[in-house]
Amino acid sequence: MALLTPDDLININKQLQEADSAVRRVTGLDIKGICKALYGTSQSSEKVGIVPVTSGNGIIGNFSASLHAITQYFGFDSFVTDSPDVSGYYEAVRNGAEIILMADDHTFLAHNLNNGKIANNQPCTGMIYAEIASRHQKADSKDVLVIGLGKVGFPGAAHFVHKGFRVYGYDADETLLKRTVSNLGIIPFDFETPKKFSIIFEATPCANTVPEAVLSENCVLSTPGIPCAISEELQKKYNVQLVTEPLGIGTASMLYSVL
Ligand code: NAD
Ligand code: 2YH
Repeated sequence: MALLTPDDLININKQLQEADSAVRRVTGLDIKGICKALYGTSQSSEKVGIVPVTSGNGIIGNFSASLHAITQYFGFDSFVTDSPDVSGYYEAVRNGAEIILMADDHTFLAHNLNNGKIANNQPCTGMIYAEIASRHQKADSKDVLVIGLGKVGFPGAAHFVHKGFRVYGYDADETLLKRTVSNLGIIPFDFETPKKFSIIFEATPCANTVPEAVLSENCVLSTPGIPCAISEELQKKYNVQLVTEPLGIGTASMLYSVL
C-alpha cells in the first residue's frame, strides 16, 4: 500500500488550484462541477470533522492540515480534532461534525452521519479521474487506455465501460489483467501493437508508465498515480493535458458521493 508523504502535500492549495485549471481546460467544468455531474449532489456548508489516526505508520505530516485546506477550498465548514483516534472521533461528533474524514494505512473514508452514506477514497478517486478524462472536449474517439487496474484503476476502468467507452487496459500483474478483462469485458492492451490515444488514465505507484508510442498530440492524461506517470519531456513534446494532484480531487469525489 503506497502511503502519501508530507512532501507530496506541500503547497496543497496551489496544487489544487492548478489541477482545477487543468480540469477546466480539459472539460469546461471545474472540479466541483464534475462532482455535481457525477453524483447529482450539491454541498451546503456541511460541517466536516477531520480525525488524525495514529495506528500503523502513524500520523502523516501535512495530511490532516491538507484535508482541512481541501475541504475549505470546496466550501465545507471543517475542523481538525485536537485528539486523534477514538477520542478524536468522539470530539468531532460532540463538536457537531456531520461528515467524518479519517484514514489509516489501508482505508481513507468519508462518513456522513446524517444520512449514513460512507465512501472509500480509492473507488472515488478512480471514478472522478475517469469522469474527468471521459469529458475531454477534444477527444478524437471513444477509445481509452487504462494503465494500472488495482484498487483505483479498476473502478476507473469500470466507469469508462459504464459510460460506453472502448477500454484498452494494461496491468503489470498478468493475473489481475486477465481477471479484469474477463470481469469488465475490456481489451488487453499490447504495448507492442502501435496505437495512439487521446484519452489515457493511469493509476500505478510507478513513474514513466506511459510510453511515447501511445501519446497523441494534445491527449489527456488523467492520473492519480504517484509519482507522475510521464516525464516532463514527453509532456511538452506532445502537449499532454495532464490532470494530477495528490489528495484533493479524490477527497472532493468522496465528499460529494456522501451528500
Ligand atoms: P494498487 O496497488 O491497488 O494498484 C496499483 C496497480 O498498478 C497494481 O495492480 C499493479 O500491478 C499495477 N502496476 C504497478 N506497476 C505497474 C506498471 N509499471 N505498469 C502497469 N501496472 C503497474 O494501488 P491503488 O490503491 O490502485 O493506487 C494506485 C496509485 O494511486 C498509487 O500511487 C496511490 O498512491 C495513488 N493514489 C492517489 C490518490 C490521489 O488522490 N491522487 C488517491 C488514491 C491513490
Ligand atoms: O495514505 C493513506 C493510505 N494510502 C490510504 C489512503 C488510500 N489512498 N493513508 C493516510 C494515513 C493518514 C494518517 N493516519 C493520518 O495522518 O491521520
